[in-house]
Amino acid sequence: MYNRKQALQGVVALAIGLAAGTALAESIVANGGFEQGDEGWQFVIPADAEGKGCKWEVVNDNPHSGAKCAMMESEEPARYALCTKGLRAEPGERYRLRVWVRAAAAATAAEKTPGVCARVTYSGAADANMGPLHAHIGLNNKVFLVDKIGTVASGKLPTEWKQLEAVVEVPAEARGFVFALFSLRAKGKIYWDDLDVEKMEKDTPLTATE
Ligand SMILES: [Ca+2]
Repeated sequence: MYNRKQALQGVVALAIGLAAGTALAESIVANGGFEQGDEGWQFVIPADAEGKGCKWEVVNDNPHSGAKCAMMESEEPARYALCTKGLRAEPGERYRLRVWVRAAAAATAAEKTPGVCARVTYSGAADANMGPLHAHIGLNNKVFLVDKIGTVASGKLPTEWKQLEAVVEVPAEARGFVFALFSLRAKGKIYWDDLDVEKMEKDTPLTATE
């Protein structure tokens, strides 16, 4: 009986240990899989995308996991995004972003554009302009900066779920970030699911920047 109780305590301790380890690796983004609908997400349509029929909704059309995913759509090639809430970040921290994307067969991307990307949008202290440092993660799983948007070609948009993944480092000037799922002059339906962002050890190798 004593041994059995001891064994049981061991199992409980192990379960607590595992739970703590899991928590450390949890995504910092809430509802990245859209299972709670649009909770925590906001749709951003810049001025140059207005009037192009941009919209989004949570759908149950072949999600990557669970029962739901996000669908964004425009009637013309447009640059617009689905964004998380802002989160605090410290310079030098490294994060791994992973998200799944696919496009409807009829969707197209304009020439000389990646078509879609996930962007780590940094916000700085005071009025720091972080625009040139935002990390865009393209379909080739490399990171590019805003000045490359017009030169990174997408090839074909994926009609099967494809994972975008990169490890980035928070720049010295940054104090926070937002994660944005972008259409970069794509037209038609783009689907997103399972955005996952984890804080990594500081020696985790960074993804190459184009
Ligand atoms: Ca989902």
